[in-house]
Amino acid sequence: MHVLVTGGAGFIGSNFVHLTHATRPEVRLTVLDAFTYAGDRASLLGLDDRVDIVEGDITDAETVDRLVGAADVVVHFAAESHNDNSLAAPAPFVHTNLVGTYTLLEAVRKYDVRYHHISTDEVYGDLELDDPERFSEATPYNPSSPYSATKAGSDLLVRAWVRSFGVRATISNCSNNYGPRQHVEKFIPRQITNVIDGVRPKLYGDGLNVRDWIHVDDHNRAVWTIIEHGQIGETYLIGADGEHNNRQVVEQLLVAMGQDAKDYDLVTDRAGHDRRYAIDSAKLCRELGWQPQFSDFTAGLIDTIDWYRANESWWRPQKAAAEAKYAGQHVIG
Ligand code: NAD
Ligand code: TDX
Repeated sequence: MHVLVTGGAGFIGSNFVHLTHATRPEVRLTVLDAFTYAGDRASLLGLDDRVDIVEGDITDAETVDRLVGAADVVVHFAAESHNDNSLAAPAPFVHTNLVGTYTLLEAVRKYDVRYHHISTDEVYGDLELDDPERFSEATPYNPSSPYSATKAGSDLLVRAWVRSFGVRATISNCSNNYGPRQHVEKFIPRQITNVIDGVRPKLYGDGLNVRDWIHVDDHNRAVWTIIEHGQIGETYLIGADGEHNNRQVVEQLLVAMGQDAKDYDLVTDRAGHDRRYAIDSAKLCRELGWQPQFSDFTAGLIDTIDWYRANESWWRPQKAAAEAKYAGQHVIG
């Protein structure tokens, strides 16, 4: 099987490539990645000739046509992925997330290639802290940020290409991922690397916003489950019952790193900041038999801290630029 992985040099995509390479010797992988600020060749070290790496843009129809035509399956991870960046400069989000997805859909339609679309729970908007409901496949779309709006739009393009053109596609909407190789702009790596640097973690607003954390390997195992057993045209929500508010996460992290649990600051809130995400993944578990393997968030967080401590050469080149970007945005941290 030959799998084309877009965005394979980013956080979740590179973990998908490593997991697949390590566990599925019969699979050949081609990574298509534009190597934006978020893509890193260092995330793809230690692989053999079962993995090809192509530097290119998913909005470049010629490149996409050539690579999709040679693939059996396309797994589409590539995106502009960070909410704060989308508030400061939405244009690349519209281009990559919407035009890029459209370009891939036209190619998979032409060659009748199986397509799996990676998306986010943020398309559903947010929940109140005390809402007894969680997001399910039936929840109406209600995105809040330019990022989540472009992801929602890309999901709707996929559904239209399935219905109108018979494209063989599935969609997954996953909750917040954590694990190795996540860019230091994101919450958990930003705070781990701040603590390593002796800088106090920064929590937006009152720090009580809730995210539903899942280990990146559990996400990627679910993606394989859907590729192999999912029903064409269906959407599956991926989550691991990992709800924690931002204060709880940072307090655990501080204690695990030998600091006082209260050694953090509350800073200006993110515009439009979603209050709470929570995923009900019953359909994926019941229909396809998937179960997360990382049930202990604290243990996963400690592993992640260890990874950043051991791999400073990976994240150090990103750190100053990421913090300079924050300093120049209205979300001052
Ligand atoms: P990331 O920002 O770490 O990686 C994105 C990758 O896409 C980078 O390697 C980048 O170079 C590449 N890329 C960006 N624009 C491109 C373009 N025009 N052409 C080709 N490559 C391009 O993102 P991530 O956190 O790994 O997210 C991957 C996917 O998973 C995204 O679709 C995101 O919406 C989705 N998702 C992420 C999370 C999360 O918690 N991080 C949760 C749910 C869903
Ligand atoms: O410095 C910070 N302080 C802080 O309090 C940062 C960077 C974030 N936060 C808060 C905002 C959120 O409530 O932490 C939470 C997580 O923030 P992010 O890591 O930016 O993630 P989020 O906005 O929830 O989106 C993530 O999950 C869904 C990914 O970036 C998306 O790509 C994915 O779709």
